Amino acid sequence: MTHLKMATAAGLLGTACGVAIAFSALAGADKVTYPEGFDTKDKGAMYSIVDRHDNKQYRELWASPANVVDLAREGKPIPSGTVLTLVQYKAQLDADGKPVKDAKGRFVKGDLVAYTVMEKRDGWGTEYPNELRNGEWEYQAFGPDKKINDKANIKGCFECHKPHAGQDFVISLASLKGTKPGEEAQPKAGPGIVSVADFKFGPETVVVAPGQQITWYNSDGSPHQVTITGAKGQRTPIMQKGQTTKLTLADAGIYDYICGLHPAMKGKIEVKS
Ligand code: HEC
Ligand SMILES: [Cu+2]
Repeated sequence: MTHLKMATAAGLLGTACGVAIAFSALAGADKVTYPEGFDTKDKGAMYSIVDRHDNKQYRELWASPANVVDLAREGKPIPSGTVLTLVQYKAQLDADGKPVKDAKGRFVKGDLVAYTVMEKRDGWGTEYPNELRNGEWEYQAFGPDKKINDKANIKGCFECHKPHAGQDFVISLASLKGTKPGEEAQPKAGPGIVSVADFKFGPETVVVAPGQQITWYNSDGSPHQVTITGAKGQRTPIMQKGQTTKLTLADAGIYDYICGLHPAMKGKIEVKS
């Protein structure tokens, strides 16, 4: 279906149904077609592999054209025409349902699940309201058959990537730039210390006094970000492997938090005087 047809159909329905109006704003996803050849040497470069412990997936991250990786490494902005493709596979599981690991301790690629794509072009994105717009990026999801998955929640792509506006909405930008992992030693358990490993916060509840600093140590290959849920919605900077991130809360109370990148990761901070 072309962009125009989609917009017209939604417009007609829109007179009867408010939801359809909101949906027509995302017809722009149709501009993104399956990026044929993104995984060939001429057209693309794989810049990262992510083991997702939270949803037991093995993921490959590709950039096309391949020189986008060189540009990012030189500190240049991501150019118009860039296509980033995240290929999702099931991780192979053992008899207990745990991901099988290779000699390096990494997940092993299983069945192909989906391709999610973001593409940036000059002039794209102007039709979106500011609270949704991701610069000039559009998003699209494709099934293993390379056809558009019309059940995908495209608005969700915009919402989840939006807080990363400071890095041009590319969550894996550090990998694209080839930033070296940090070298912070593994923490000893102690007051105000939380370790992040295998997509879990440990301890799950950290107890501190008001004004006492809390420090998270990330030993996962994936980046994480502490995000307090609820009214204030405080977020720490993203921590790469081997990096720490810190937070201090002045007021007593119980604060639930999640990882801003992997919302299924949950923890609690108890501030008591
Ligand atoms: C729950 C939050 C969330 C949602 C929803 C989401 N993403 Fe992402 N996306 C991520 C995270 C986190 C990464 C970094 C890689 C990883 O950990 O898997 C990522 C990475 C990507 C990448 C690789 C480039 C980058 O930004 O790092 C693409 C492409 C992408 N997502 C496309 C999509 C598309 C298309 C949708 C909607 C169908 C979508 N995403 C929805 C969280 C999300
Ligand atoms: Cu995380």
